[in-house]
Amino acid sequence: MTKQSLKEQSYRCAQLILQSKNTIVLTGAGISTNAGIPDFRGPQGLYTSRLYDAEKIFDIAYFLKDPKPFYEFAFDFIALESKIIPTPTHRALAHLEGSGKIKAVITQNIDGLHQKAGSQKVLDMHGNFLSSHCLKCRKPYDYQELRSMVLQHIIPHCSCRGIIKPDIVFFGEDVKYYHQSLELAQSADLFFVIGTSCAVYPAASLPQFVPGKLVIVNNTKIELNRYNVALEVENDIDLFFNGLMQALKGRLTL
Ligand code: CNA
Repeated sequence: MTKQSLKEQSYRCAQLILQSKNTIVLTGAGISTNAGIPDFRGPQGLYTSRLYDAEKIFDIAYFLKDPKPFYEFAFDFIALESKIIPTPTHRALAHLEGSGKIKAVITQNIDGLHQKAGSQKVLDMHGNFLSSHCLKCRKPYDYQELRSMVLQHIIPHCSCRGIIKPDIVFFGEDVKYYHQSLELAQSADLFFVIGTSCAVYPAASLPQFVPGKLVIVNNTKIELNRYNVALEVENDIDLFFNGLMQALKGRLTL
């Protein structure tokens, strides 16, 4: 088979979207790298650069022993947060949902950028920073309370002396919205896999349940071993989505 150009792939994808009645999207850290948030396993990822020891900072057993490495990461993340804006692809997905072409976004990301871009139905399987809880007395804390403690380099503790943890899912904890995400995957006639190495389960298993067509957009090769991969784009996500939105121009209603 001859390799399709990026433009041909954009037009093929536009056709798939226009024919679809139930498009669901799964995203991973790769969708946010162009916003300035490093991923885990990409060429500049946290596992590759070792800027943080991602296996330690997101491990619940480690956090309970020593929350400092996580809160050092949280300081950098929160300090960046107000400056980070959604990428063209986050905005394109919100636009496609507004036009009725996308039914839901399932994300492994904790950065809240889909919500910032205006997506309404977002299932963040790994949670986000917007709320936190004391692990001892379960008292809830909002983002501003957490933010102010973290930015003062204070490891957040509750008045009961319990440690406060943002409601993001660590390795060793149950993901959120798994059953809803599975149902969405099982109902999709078109399913996008965007910017994920598909290495973290159970989110990585979702494409296996899709009865419809799969579209993969990732700059490194992802082996899904599925008969129903209709399109595989090995390129930059924003580059591809800019082309896709061009190809859809005038063919969507709002
Ligand atoms: P991952 O394993 O780091 O994979 C990301 C994939 O995206 C890699 O295969 C990259 O090659 C690819 N990629 C990166 N940038 C681009 C780009 N611009 N264009 C095309 N492809 C690109 O990340 P996963 O999401 O698969 O792993 C799941 C982890 C990562 C979840 O637990 C997340 O919470 C966690 N994470 C989230 C964020 C965030 O919220 N932005 C950042 C870092 C890690």
